[in-house]
Amino acid sequence: MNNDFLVTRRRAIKLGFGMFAGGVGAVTTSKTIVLNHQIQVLDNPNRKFSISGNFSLKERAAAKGLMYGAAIQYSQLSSDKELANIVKHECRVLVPEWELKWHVGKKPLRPSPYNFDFTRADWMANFAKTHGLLLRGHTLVWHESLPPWFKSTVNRQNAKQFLERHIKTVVKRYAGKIHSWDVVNEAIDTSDHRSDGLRTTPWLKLLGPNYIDLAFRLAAESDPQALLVYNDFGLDYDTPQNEAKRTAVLKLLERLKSQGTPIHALGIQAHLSPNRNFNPKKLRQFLRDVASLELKIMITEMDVKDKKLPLDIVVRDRIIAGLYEDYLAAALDEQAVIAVINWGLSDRYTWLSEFQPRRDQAPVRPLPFDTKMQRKLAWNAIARSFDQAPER
Ligand code: 9MR
Repeated sequence: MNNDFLVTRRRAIKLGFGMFAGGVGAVTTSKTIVLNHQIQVLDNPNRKFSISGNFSLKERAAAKGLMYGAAIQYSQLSSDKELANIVKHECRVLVPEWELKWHVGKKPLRPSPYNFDFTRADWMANFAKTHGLLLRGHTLVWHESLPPWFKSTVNRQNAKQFLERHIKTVVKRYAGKIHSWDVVNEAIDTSDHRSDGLRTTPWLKLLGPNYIDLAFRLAAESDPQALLVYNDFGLDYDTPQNEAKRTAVLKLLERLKSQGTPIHALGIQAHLSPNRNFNPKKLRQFLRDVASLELKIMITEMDVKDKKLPLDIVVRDRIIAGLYEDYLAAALDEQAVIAVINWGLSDRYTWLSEFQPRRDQAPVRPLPFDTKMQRKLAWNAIARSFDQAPER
């Protein structure tokens, strides 16, 4: 409880917590509402998010040697002109949110054990090429979004063959057209209590811990130019869980580097929550440690959850923007950070609407553009972070 502030009911109501609208971050008693310390600090009405100049995010990022981009789904990009326009205007990098995973949605990449359906992935690659965007591949090896046929088809005898065929086929197809690949995604889970910190995934069970090295080697062989990335979440906060995860990820990266695995960068997802304890020093130190392994760093899936924030949009948006700016100020201080990617671009389309809806059912607001495709304070916060970042 030492992280929490007690505030009066009047202040709480001013913040937009109705009797029933209080998020999980607020605990209601008869006289007081307990607000999380982080939220209290971020909710500063005097904080200014002013920007100068009329530049897009990609231009501001590029001025510092950085790349800005977003993850978008085919169905959204191909049907929504307003979205396509802001993607073209603001982004240097495009990440297909679904289309390069093994199986998501109705037209998956791997409809059967023997087939690939590149229709949607090709469309995304073509969009990127046509509009001068760099393409990022997400993701070759993950324990989620595996096809329904996977469990009954892939076994210890043929797993290596399946992994090899998948990586070679997909990576070769986009070789020379792709900036970077998330080769392995989310392979660490310290709550699985293995001494190497590895998550007990189907790939680990089928191939043992060396599946990670194997995947990187296959990717490097198939596209020697692409930047090969290990991507993970839960690395951002000053909590025992995040600390353990940072340590385990660092150990994995050290292991991979020392055995000569062709890995080039760490992807930090940065799905942020304003109610968690953020300590810029801890993040900076972690980024330094990663950089000292001669790895680049990409912020790969940034958004800010507002599930536990007050209902009032003015308050919510400034808390979200505050966290964007605080986090990016710390991250961009590290010269090894080369890119900032949002997981979505507009609140019109975000995984959080489905995965982390608000209790009061108000639409969530985690991204730099609102549902009307207007820039929000979060946009200003990202722009300011780029403007203030040291050049690299
Ligand atoms: O945003 C993605 C959502 O639409 C998909 O249903 C889900 C499963 O494929 O994946 C989400 O994206 C995840 C990403 O691939 C890896 N990091 C966490 C992201 C949010 O869950």
